Amino acid sequence: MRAASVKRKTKETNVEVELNLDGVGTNDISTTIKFFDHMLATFSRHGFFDLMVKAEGDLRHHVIEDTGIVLGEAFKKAIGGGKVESGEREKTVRFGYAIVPMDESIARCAVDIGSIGGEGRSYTVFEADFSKEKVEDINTENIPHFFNSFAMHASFTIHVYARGENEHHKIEAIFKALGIALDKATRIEERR
Ligand SMILES: [Mn+2]
Repeated sequence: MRAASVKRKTKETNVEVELNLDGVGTNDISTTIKFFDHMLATFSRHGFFDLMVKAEGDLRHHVIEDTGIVLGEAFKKAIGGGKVESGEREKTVRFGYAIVPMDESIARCAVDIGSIGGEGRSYTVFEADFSKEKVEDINTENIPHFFNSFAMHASFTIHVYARGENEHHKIEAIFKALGIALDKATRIEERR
């Protein structure tokens, strides 16, 4: 099964992630940060990943960063968990992209999850200007930070380009686009 469970405990945070790439989008998210819970749930739903995230820590910045690390490790492990005998790992699509509007906002996301069995290419490009320092209970500067720690630990290349007026819409469109792009990239291509 292409699934993984990863736990990470440090002096700053305690994070637990369970991920199933071949899920239906059910989720159980609890990070102590409401807006972040909302974003991870929307990511799971639109990516059709079954996702459980339990995270807590001293500071919100640490919880978001470390959740990115553990989620990245879970993706890396789950993709590597494809059946070797059926060639499932090698048949992974690899590239995925999505353009998602949300009212006045629009987000584009493109991913390269790497040649399976290879080292992957960790890289993040995040181009979105936030005019507000805060959205709900999250600092907007933590959003690109999350994408960076996720990409680094999953060994993914992730490009994000977004614009809009409403920060909530803009960030939500970004997480939906990431879910859809990763859903495409992690599919099995039988022609391969
Ligand atoms: Mn919303």
